Amino acid sequence: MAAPEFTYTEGEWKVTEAMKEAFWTQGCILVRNMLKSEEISKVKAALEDPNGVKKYTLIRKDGLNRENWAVLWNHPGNDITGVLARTNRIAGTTEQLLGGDEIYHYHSKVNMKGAKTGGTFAWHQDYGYWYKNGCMYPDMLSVFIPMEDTDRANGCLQVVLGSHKLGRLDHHDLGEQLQADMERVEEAKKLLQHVYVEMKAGDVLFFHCNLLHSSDANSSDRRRWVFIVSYNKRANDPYKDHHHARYTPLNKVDDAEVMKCEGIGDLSGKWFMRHDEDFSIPRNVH
Ligand SMILES: O=C(O)CCC(=O)C(=O)O
Repeated sequence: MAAPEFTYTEGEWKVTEAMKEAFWTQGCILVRNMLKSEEISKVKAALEDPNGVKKYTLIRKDGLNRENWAVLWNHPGNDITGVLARTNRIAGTTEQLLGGDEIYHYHSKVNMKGAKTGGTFAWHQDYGYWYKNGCMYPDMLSVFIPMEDTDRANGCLQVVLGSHKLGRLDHHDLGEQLQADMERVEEAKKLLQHVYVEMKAGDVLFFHCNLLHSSDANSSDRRRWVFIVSYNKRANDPYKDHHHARYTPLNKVDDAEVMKCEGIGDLSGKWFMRHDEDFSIPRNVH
């Protein structure tokens, strides 16, 4: 068994009942060829630019002697990363999958696993973190957009299909991350399907915030960078201020806007996250 798959065709894309059913049954859908190689190349060039978002990179210990490098921001903004996160293709699909109510951008990040150096993401549910931020309902999802092909060797995403139906599990500290109760994870793997989601650059995975997921350290000589955008519903606006965005209207744009972006663009207003701002992760880890 593999993650439910669909294929994107430009000009014909429509979120169907079959996609919604697959999303709600398995907790994710994989859409092949959702971005063109020219679009990926443009986003990648902006992410790699030393004067771009990369300037705000944070380092988090994975609790297993390696580190994860990431940059996070809370408002999409007007540069290519923000434009992509606001396209009808990505944000519109998210809105439909979540039931059609208004959504907003909760945060985006780029996780950079260097060749031979990138760390592990422990088994967790994103809602294991977001619950603590005052989000009352698990009405949230993330969109996983790899910048290069990702497979078992360079630490592709792993998921337990259908595990979003288990509800929020307990999580405990591991390095500077949270790890779901591993006794439950092992039982979930026996009951459900544990799959490696191997993806080509241009493929996109939409996954529910209670879906159990993880990724291994990068043991290959290829890097693995991924752009991840997380959305919340307006109706689920968190009840307290924290280190991610409360409801802010999302200005959706036409898909063609991505190719019109130039260079690193305007990075103002994105609210890049500082390491010391994040209270949902363990502190004082040495
Ligand atoms: O980048 C990955 O492999 C997983 C990322 C993830 O689960 C997270 O950032 O919460």
